[in-house]
Amino acid sequence: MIDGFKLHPAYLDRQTQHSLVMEIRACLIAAPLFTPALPRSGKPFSVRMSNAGPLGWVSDQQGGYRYQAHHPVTGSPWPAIPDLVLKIWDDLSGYPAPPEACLINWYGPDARMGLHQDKDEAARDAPVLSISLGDTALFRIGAAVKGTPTRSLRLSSGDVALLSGDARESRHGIDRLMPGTSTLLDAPGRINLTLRRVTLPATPPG
Ligand code: MD3
Ligand code: FE
Repeated sequence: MIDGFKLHPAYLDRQTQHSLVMEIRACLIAAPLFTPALPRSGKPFSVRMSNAGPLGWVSDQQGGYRYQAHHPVTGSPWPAIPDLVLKIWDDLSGYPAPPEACLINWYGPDARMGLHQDKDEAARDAPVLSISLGDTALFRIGAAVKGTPTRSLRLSSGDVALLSGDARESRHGIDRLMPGTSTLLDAPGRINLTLRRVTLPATPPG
C-alpha cells in the first residue's frame, strides 16, 4: 500500500453515522447540491457536490477547479463545518490547524469519479481526511506517477481514511458503488466527506 494511506475501518458506529447524516442534511438545506463541470469541455460530473466551511471546492467550464467562499448557484457563504466532523479531524489528523473545506460528495447509484490528484490546495503538507457514509464504494489508488499500477479497495459506511505523505499526492478515484450494501441512507447511494486545509496556516512574523 502507498505510504501515508491510513484506513480506519468502521471507525464510526451506526449512531454516529446517523447523526452525521442529519448534520449533512442540514448543511444541504443551506447549501444545496450542485453539479460541477469539467474545465474547458464543460462535461458535467456524475457526482453532485456541496461544501461546508470557510472555503468550498467548485468547478465549472469557465472558471475551472478552485476554492471559493460562496456557493456557485445561490451565492451564499457555505455553512459551518458540523462539530462532529471537526471532532473527527481533531482526533485523527494530527494537524495543528482546523480544516477549511468539507467537500460533500453525493454519489447516486451510477456515479463515479475518474482517477485524479488533489492539487488545488496550497497547504499540501496537511492530510486529507475522508468519511464514507451509505453504500460501499470501490476506491482505486495508485502512486502519483501515471502508468504505475493502482490497487482497488472498498470504502464502506463508517470508514474513515487519512491521506498524508505519498498518499496525499496519489492518483485516486471511485470506480463504482456496490448497490444495496448499506441501509443508512433513505435512497441508494453514497455520501463522502473530505476535509482539507486549503491555505497555509499564517506564519509568525520575524
Ligand atoms: C487521496 N473523493 O473528493 S475519498 C475527492 O470517495 C475524492 O468521494 C473520493 O477523491 C470519494 O477528491 C475519494 C478518499 C480520498 C480523498 C482525498 C484524497 C483519497 C485521497 C486526497 C489525496 C489523495
Ligand atoms: Fe480526490
